[in-house]
Amino acid sequence: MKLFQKWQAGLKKTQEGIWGRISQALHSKPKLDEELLEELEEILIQSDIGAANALSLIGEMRGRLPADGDLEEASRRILMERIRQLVGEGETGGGMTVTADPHVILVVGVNGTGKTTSIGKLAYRFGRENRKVLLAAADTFRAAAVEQLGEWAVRAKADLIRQSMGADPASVAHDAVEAAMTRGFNVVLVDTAGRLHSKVNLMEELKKIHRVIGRRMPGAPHEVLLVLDATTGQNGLNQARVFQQAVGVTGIILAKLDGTARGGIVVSIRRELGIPVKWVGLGEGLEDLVPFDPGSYVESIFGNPG
Ligand SMILES: Nc1nc2c(ncn2[C@@H]2O[C@H](COP(=O)(O)OP(=O)(O)OP(=O)(O)O)[C@@H](O)[C@H]2O)c(=O)[nH]1
Ligand SMILES: [Mg+2]
Repeated sequence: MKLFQKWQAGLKKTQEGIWGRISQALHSKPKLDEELLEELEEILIQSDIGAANALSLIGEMRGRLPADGDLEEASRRILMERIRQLVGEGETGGGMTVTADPHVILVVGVNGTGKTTSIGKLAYRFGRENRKVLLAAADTFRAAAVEQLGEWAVRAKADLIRQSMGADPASVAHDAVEAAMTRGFNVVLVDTAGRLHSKVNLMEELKKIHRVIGRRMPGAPHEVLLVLDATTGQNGLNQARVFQQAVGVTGIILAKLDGTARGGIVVSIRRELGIPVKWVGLGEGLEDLVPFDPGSYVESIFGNPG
């Protein structure tokens, strides 16, 4: 499966991935004792898996690992099984189903997490499914933001709705939904500004955009996707809580997973926020966005046991 291959290749090379580091620790101390368990716990915490999750995984290993025998294989089995459960085995998984016409997706997140890039990649995917895609440049805070989205629109062969810089973002979003309804677009992706979440006015602005979209089309936006930067680790959880409260996040796009070996943040997000990771960003290209799938995520960490 192509999913996560890029990330996996990076991890193999560096041996910095979660399993790479655990297996190194097991090799250097092949006897199960408290010192080894502590070291494993430390590695898990450093991988962004979250302290509570690390503790519960170690508890599981303490109870189930054999005193002697193949510690490495037994560890791998336990961790794979538990992490798969933690990220939501059996769930419908990532990606997206289009539930309305037009299907309106509001994309939010702090500065530089990868919102505009992810929108470009999503537009490309929807376009390949033969859907007519409209991008809304509701980040009117910076002139360059509109230009950047415009470039993605060209690359992804999508249409763009824009106003001048400094225009009311909610008005851009409104125009986009209006245009989609009257001109037969199937998907609307709304790009928003990402100034720091500590500024209350960003949250107020997003709430207004959300409200205005819903007023134009009842039930919209059908998705609110929060873009998190995988390299910022646990920080992302606090961001997610703020956005969740303001606009009700329905899914996460985890961007820049290719930029980190500490992929444990996926586990934290799932367990601590209860919000599904729907898409994963693995690079800067049009095709570098994959639907999240718990099974291949776990395999990319632990390698293929076959
Ligand atoms: N390696 C890698 N880079 C990414 C990924 N997604 C986005 N980027 C890069 O991250 C940087 C910021 O991306 P943007 O899409 O502009 O982020 P944004 O959230 O729209 O930023 P603002 O509009 O300033 O808030 C760009 O240089 C992107 O190329 C990814 O999945 N992997
Ligand atoms: Mg942007």
